[in-house]
Amino acid sequence: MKKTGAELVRYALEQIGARFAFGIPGVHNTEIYDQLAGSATITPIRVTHEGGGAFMADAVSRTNEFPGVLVIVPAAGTALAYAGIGEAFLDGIPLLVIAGGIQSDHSFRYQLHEIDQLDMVRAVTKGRWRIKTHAEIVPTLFAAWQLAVGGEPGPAFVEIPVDLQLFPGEVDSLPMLPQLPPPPRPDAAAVAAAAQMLAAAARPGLFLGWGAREATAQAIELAERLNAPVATTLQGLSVFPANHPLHVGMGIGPAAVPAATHAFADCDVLLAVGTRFGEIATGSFGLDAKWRLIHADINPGVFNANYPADVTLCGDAAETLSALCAALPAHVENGRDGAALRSRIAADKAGYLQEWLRHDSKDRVNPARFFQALRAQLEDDAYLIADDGNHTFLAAELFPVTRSKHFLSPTDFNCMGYCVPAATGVKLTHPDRQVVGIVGDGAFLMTGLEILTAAEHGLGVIYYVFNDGELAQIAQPQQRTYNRKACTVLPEISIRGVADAVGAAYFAMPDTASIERVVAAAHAANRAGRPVIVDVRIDYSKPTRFTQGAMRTALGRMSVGNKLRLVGRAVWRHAVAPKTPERTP
Ligand SMILES: Cc1ncc(C[n+]2csc(CCOP(=O)(O)OP(=O)(O)O)c2C)c(N)n1
Ligand SMILES: [Mg+2]
Repeated sequence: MKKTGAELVRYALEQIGARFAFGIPGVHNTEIYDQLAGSATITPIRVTHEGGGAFMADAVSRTNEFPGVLVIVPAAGTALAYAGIGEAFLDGIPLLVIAGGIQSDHSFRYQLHEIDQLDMVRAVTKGRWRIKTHAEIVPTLFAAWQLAVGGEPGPAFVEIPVDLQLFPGEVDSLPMLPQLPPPPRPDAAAVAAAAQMLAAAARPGLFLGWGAREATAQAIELAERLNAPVATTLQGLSVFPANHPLHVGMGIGPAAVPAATHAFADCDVLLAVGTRFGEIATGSFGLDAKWRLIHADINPGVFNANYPADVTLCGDAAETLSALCAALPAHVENGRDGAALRSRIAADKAGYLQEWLRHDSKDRVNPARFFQALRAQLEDDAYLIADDGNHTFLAAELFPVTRSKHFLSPTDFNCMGYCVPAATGVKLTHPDRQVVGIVGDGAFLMTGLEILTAAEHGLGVIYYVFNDGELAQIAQPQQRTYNRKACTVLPEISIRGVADAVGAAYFAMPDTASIERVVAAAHAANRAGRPVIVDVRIDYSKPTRFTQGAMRTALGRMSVGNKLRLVGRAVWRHAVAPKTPERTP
């Protein structure tokens, strides 16, 4: 039979179960857009910037069973989408990226958008294909999808020359979507060894990352049977419910919240599931590994990279935790006083919250009161999407998340600009759920205009802009080390002006006293399906545990000479050197 390449792309995406495709049309992909516009199951979404499109596709993948898809023009579109592809790559999120390719039916050189884009995306993709014939299109898209969702997920990139899209070519048949292989199970002997180690432990603990996102029920069972506290990484914040009495919060080392630091201080066996012990997850590699480690992950490449493991379990997280539960004795007697553990966790959590509530935010918005009011006015199944900055760690420490995959953050690529488009992508696929973005003013400047896309589609996302006039996560340490903030003080911007420009409702939250009233008004306005921007005059004067702990660890790792140099310069700058005026626009 004869089919155009674009018809084959549409067929493959429909089989894969894609529901949206994000990007911007250009001469190298209009045929695909035209096909998708005629699909009953896929909606193409034109974005304002391919980077926003990539973050939307990433958020679709993070919160759904079907993958996020990009349809972009060669080179230029790929370049602008790169940040989102990179975020998906380092955070282990499946993406199917379809880029147009230059014409392959003539031999002129210096074509529009001509560049080796497969080379360009090599560092941020699991696999790359350049299509040469019509017959390759469907099998290649299926293979790309399988690669993207299999093992540790990630982006797969397929380039399809524009001439193949436009013109019909011969294909034998339309292949059926292959079945995904069953999730890999860990080795039985390793499971037995790990179960024995856990059963014999006096004070076991669980540390869960995003890789455990489908294993919440199993993690709860295991934690309860072991009387073990459960901490999460930043990216994995949602995988264990914050209202469970064994949940301690983010981190396990010096950069962790107090409930976690205390509960893990004397941990003797740590079961880590679905985390690579990366820089953010460990507060700059600050864990004091006094425990013996059982490390479970689907990607064997992460084992022994940063923290040596006594037992490694390679497989799907839910399968692994089920197998561990099955291998444990019916009653684990580790002698731990479960009631005392639970009440210490509750007291530590309450104490930390009180410390924040007591903090005098003066005439600005107290972060703990804000997150408390927000939580109280949101449903359990609301989604919270953070960006990257000081606000991320405030959200992680102060907002309790109770459903897996309902908190998103750009973690290991750590790319600012994620929140606005990602929240839009979540709302597109979960229109009946409340979707809230927490975004710093600096990150808002990067992708804020993408709210236009939310407005166009009647998506009532609420974007809370933490407006402190600075790139705080960088400006605050600059202030401490250099006693000045080079290039991190932001110019005045009218957030109201942005809201007007994109057709969003606008609310100002000037101080702590206004929090509850403004949250209620914003949520009421949003029910009409209109995006809402809330301009939050946030108080950043109190640092998070994460920032303090990670900085202390990073400093502690330096040689004595380097430490003296940095500390000496800071003392000099603060005490002696005349303050250089900041160059603010
Ligand atoms: C694309 C990109 N550029 C720069 C950075 C470095 N960076 C990390 S956090 C941060 C500050 C973000 O400022 P803002 O969005 O205002 O958030 P705040 O820290 O003030 O909450 C910067 C510049 C980054 N992570 N990503
Ligand atoms: Mg800021």
